[in-house]
Amino acid sequence: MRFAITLCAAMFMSGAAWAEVITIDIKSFKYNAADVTISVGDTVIWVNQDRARHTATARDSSFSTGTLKTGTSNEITFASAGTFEYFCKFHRKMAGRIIVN
Ligand SMILES: [Cu+2]
Repeated sequence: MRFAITLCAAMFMSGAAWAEVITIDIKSFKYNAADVTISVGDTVIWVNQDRARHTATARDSSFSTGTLKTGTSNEITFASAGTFEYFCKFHRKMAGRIIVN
């Protein structure tokens, strides 16, 4: 019985330690940071601190934050490994990259 409880606690704690939340600020028409490396299962939150509206939209259409108005945010959890290039639908020169290991 004690063994089972200990094992459960260890699994819970390791899971919590592995899944991280990374914040990317959008400011002055740039993603900060533009290049981010994360692990499978991590979550990225984009926060729009500009007056303009922005998105973070994958070039391969695998994800999109949708339109982020000033002061709003949206989060995406990355469930598989890969390199995901993304851009802003409204300002196509804005570009970023999420590398998921
Ligand atoms: Cu934009």
